[in-house]
Parts: sequence; structure tokens; C-alpha cells
Amino acid sequence: MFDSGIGGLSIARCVAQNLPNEQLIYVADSGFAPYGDKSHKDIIARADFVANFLIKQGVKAIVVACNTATVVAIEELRAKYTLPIIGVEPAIKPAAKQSKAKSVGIMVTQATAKNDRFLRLVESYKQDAQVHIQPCPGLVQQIEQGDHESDTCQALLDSFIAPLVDKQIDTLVLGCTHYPLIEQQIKAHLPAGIELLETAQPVTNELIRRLTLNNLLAQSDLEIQGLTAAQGYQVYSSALTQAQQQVIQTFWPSKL
Ligand code: DGN
Repeated sequence: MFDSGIGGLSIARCVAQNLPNEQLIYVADSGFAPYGDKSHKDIIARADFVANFLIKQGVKAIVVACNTATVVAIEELRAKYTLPIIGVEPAIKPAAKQSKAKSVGIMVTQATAKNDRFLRLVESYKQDAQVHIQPCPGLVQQIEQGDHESDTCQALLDSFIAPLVDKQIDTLVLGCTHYPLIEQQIKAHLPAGIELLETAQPVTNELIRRLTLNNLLAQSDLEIQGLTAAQGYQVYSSALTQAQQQVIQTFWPSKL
């Protein structure tokens, strides 16, 4: 699994719970985060680099645990590599179908908000509900820094969530894998009754389906320059620091 940083841990913890016998290797490409403001060419190059690293570790499937990398790079990865590659897709379909107010909010990165594939997905459910797209610049960085309790982060959350509340939404989709890590803080900015939807369980189900289909259901060394193993975890980072190890501990206190 990989993400531009630690966000994909929101998917990894669900996969680890559901597939306890699988060995999970997680790459946080933090040296190149955030992907959200990178060019498509750069995101594809990083996704390819990390996928290649994971394949060298002997993985049997890859989860692109990042909405941005999924919409920008998954086609290229699938064209190049033959192993199952599972992406994340924001839960727009269930949100649009279940919204009684016919008004859904979705929080995403700037790159996702501008992406054609994402916009087509939103468009395809417009008969079911109005989907209000809220780009959230800066939020991923706050989460990466473990700064999600700070006044700065609270002010950011307020500025992103208040416009959605004004649209009378009854369902909020978390369209970036970092955001479920601060689910409690997001909830604190929402009036009661608004349902939050994220993608960890559907992605895990799809992974199980693909592994089963390929008869792969129920293994490392690293020589790749610039990727350092975080102690005690099967987590690698392209910008590992003491501070990041602590943030990883915060969001994933138990060992992989
Ligand atoms: N977790 C990534 C996503 O789901 O889009 C964040 C992308 C980024 O680097 N901003």
C-alpha cells in the first residue's frame, strides 16, 4: 500500500483488521508530499517508483491508498504491471443514493477537485443528489505534522466545513485518505445528524475479492535509495523523521 504520506494508514488499519494473516508493507512517500499540488507527470513518476519498490519486496497486490494517486496514476500502473492494483474511490455513489436532503458534501485535495476522472464520477450521480465539492488545501499537511488539534487546523476545518453545512448537506464524503485519521475533529465541526462516509471498508472488500479471484489469499528487504524503514512497523517513508514516527504511532498505535 502507498500514499503520499500517512493518510493511507486509514485504509491500512482496516486491511490489517480484516486480513490479519497477510503481511502488509506501507510506503509513505512523504518526501514528495503532498501529491495534491504536483503535476500529473510527477505523480505518475512517484506512483511508478513506489509500485516498483513494492513489487521488488515481493508483494502480490498493491493498494493505491490515495485518492489523488488513484485518479491520476492508476491507469498507467495497471497498464505496466500485471499484479492486482486496487485504487480508492470516494464513496460518492452510496452518499448520493442515501442522501435524503439530496445534498452531499465531499472534502478532497485540490488535485482531486480538478481531476477529470473525479469530476466525471461526481457528474454521474447528479440525478441522485447535488454533490458539493470542497477542496481542502493545507489540511493534509496539518495531519502529516500531527497538528490536527491546533487552532490553525481547527480554523482550516471550519473554513472548509461551514460552506458545506450552509448547503444543507446530510452526508459528508471524505475524499482523501488522510481525512478519516481526524474523523473526530471533523465531526466536531458538523451539526448532529450528518453522516460521514469513507472508503476503507469498500477498498478492503475489493482487495479481498481480487486476492480471492486470483487465488492469492492467505512476505522483505530494502535496497531502494531514499526509503527508510520506520522502526517496528512494515512502514517505509521517503522522508522519515523522528516526528513522523511519532505521528505514525498516533494514528496506528499497534504493530502491523
Ligand atoms: N491521502 C491523499 C489522497 O487521498 O488524496 C492525499 C493527497 C495529497 O498528497 N495531498
